[in-house]
Amino acid sequence: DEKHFVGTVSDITISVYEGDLTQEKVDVVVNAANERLYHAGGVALAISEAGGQKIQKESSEYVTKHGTLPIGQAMHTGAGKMPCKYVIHTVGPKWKDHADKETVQSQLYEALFNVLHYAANRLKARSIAIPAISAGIYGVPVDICAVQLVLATQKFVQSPPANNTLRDIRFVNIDGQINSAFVRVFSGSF
Ligand code: AR6
Repeated sequence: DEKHFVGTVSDITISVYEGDLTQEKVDVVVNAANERLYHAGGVALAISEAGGQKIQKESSEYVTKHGTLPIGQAMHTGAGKMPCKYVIHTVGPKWKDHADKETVQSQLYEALFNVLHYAANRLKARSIAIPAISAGIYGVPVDICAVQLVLATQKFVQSPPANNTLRDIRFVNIDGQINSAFVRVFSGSF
């Protein structure tokens, strides 16, 4: 099965491939966080360990000052020792928390949509690397996850913000099976 996807829509490249997010040389790496920004498992732990203490420290300071980060919203910290410049933390929905699966889907869509606008508007980022938000510990089936990330990306590239800086949107999955599912869904969408 196919391991790589690249597509371009109006000067913005969208790519999907297998890799470790913490090694990406991009302006922004996205973290699939929890509402308390307590990075103890999954990609959050990998980012926290790769970046060093700075990431958890800034995250905890944010929660002390502003409270928890609601599902679908975004904030950022520095990236510490990682090669990227910033980490945007967002919170995806938990599959089990909602009998109404449309809520899960719209929250996941909103999370990525807000992340992309945050990266462009607040951080003036050119490149961003994104994990399969909610498709790990939070249990959202990978195809449902990929479809919502596609829809949010399509919406962003079709109507980007004024003076958009984002040119390079990457979906980087450490898990081969997740990556294959992403490649399949993205291939039919761009
Ligand atoms: N690079 C790329 N993808 C990765 C990496 C990596 N280094 N490590 C894991 N993944 P998860 P969630 C993939 O569980 O479902 C944390 O404890 C992984 O294979 O990290 O949103 C948070 O603090 C999966 O496909 O995020 C929250 O409590 C994807 O990243 C909770 O997990 C997302 O899996 C959030 O759960």
